[in-house]
Amino acid sequence: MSGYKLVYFPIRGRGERTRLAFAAAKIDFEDTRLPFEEWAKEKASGRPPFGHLPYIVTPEGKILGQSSSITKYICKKGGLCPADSFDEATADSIGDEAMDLVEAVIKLHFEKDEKKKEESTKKFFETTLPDELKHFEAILKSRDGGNAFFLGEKLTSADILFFDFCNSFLSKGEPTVPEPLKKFPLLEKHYNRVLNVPELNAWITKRPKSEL
Ligand SMILES: N[C@@H](CCC(=O)N[C@@H](CS)C(=O)NCC(=O)O)C(=O)O
Repeated sequence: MSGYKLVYFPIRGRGERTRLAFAAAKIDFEDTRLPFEEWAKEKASGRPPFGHLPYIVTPEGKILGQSSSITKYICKKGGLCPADSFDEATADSIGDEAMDLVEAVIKLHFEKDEKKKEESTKKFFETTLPDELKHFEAILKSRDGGNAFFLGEKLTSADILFFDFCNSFLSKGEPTVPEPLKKFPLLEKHYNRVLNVPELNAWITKRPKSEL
C-alpha cells in the first residue's frame, strides 16, 4: 500500500473520478467506503474538509477535499498532467466543464417535482448535452485530429474526468458507450480509448458494482 486513503460512500458518485485517477496513476490506495449510516458521525468528527465526501488522506497524514482537486493532485503525482502550464489549464477547463455536466445530472436525479424532472431531463438530453458534446468533440479534434487524448498522446485528468461523466453518469458504470456519444464518432472512440487504458480497464472490471 502506498499509504493513500480515499474516504467516500459505497457508490461511484463524486468519488469514482479519484479512484480512476489512482488506477491510472498506478498508485495503490485504501478504498474506504463509508456506510451511509456512519456519515453523521464522520461529519461530526470534523475530518471531512468542507463537511463533505470525498476526501483523501496522504501518506503524511494530510487531508484534501473537493473531488476535482483531489483527482488532479493524484494525476499530477502519477505524471498524468501536461508539463506546459497552458495545456494544464486547458486540461482543467475540460475537466471543469465535464464536472458541470455531472452536477447537472445529479440535480436532475434529485429533483423532487416529477413534472419539472421530466421536462428538465428532456431538455438536458435533447439540447444541453448534445450542444456540450459538440464543444468537447471540437476541442478533442483540435489536437491530433481527435485521434488521441484531449491533450495529445498522454492521458490526463481531462480524459479521466470526461470519461467518468460519460461512464458513471450516462452509462451507469457499465463499460458500454453511452447512447448520447454515438452521434459523436471522435468522442465515441475517445471513450473506448480511455476505457482500454489497461490500468483503467482492470479497475473498472474489478471495482464493486453500485447503482450510482
Ligand atoms: N464539490 C464537492 C461536492 C461534495 C459533495 O457534495 N459530496 C456529497 C456526496 S457526493 C456529500 O458529502 N454529501 C453529504 C453532506 O454534504 O452532508 C466535490 O466534488 O467533492
